[in-house]
Amino acid sequence: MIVALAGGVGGAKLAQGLYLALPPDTLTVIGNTADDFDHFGLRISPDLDTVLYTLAGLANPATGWGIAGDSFRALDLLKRYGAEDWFAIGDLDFATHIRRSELLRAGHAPTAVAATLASGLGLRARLLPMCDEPVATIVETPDGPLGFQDYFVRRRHQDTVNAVRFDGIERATLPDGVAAALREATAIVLCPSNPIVSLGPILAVPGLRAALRAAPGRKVAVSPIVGGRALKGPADRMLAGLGHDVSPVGVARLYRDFLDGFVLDETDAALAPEVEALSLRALVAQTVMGDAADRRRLAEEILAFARDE
Ligand code: FO1
Repeated sequence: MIVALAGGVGGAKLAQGLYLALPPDTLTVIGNTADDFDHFGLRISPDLDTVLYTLAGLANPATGWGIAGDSFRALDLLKRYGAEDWFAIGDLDFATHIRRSELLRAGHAPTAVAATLASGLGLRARLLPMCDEPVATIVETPDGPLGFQDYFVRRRHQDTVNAVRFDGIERATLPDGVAAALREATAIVLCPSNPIVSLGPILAVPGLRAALRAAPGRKVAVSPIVGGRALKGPADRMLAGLGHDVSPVGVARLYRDFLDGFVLDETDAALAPEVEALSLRALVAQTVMGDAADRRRLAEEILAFARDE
């Protein structure tokens, strides 16, 4: 069993590479649920849906989220009724939020709902929410605290981030399926997602970091920072604002207490010795992923790296 920890768009791309590189039913993806929020009376789980759609080959390639070719007629009519339209939900995408909300209201846990949606799309991988309790990333800014989608989408992540917290994380519990997956994994891959607000919440679930340290499999992380920049989103500005090095080394330091190996891009090859100085094995690779074949290639290199003695 291979386990991947993934957040939004960047992480989902490598998760898809692993999905393509591995036999059916041998990949488990643990997803971030701290971006989740209620909108139009529906429970929206953006990062889980990004992984779901990307693995199913349905994701909009231009944005990485939502469904390719989707229309927005419902959203247009909602706007005419005075509803907010800053969060672009497509007509097909609404089906996911409607079905998830219906199952949650019927008392099913997010873990069971994710399994229902994944099997509905014929996915031959397991998608596990990081926990079944509600957790919400709150971003502290000069304008005060903001919910994550408010910060990220409505305000286009332009606010300075002074601090980040995960409301409800202290009441979160490690799901049995997540603990078992980490125990049984031969390799655990931290995908190139934002270390603060995408992988950060997953690692903050009580017991998860200890489970990673105790896991017998090889733990490998992939840098989401290439050449001092995040490929997408605010990870670089967030790391800087929170006092971390905006480099693969800065990211490796955040995970080193449980990590065995770290993958950095060829652009940053000169930093490999500094990663190794953290008692980590370093793999220099072409980590900027293009098409599905590219994602699969990177995944295969990472799996080989994780299997090396
Ligand atoms: N991100 C945006 O930047 N703009 C949007 O309008 C938007 C809509 C959206 C709808 C469904 C969904 O699952 C994700 C969506 N995202 C959108 C991405 C979302 O904000 C994610 O939280 C980010 O990708 C960060 O992981």
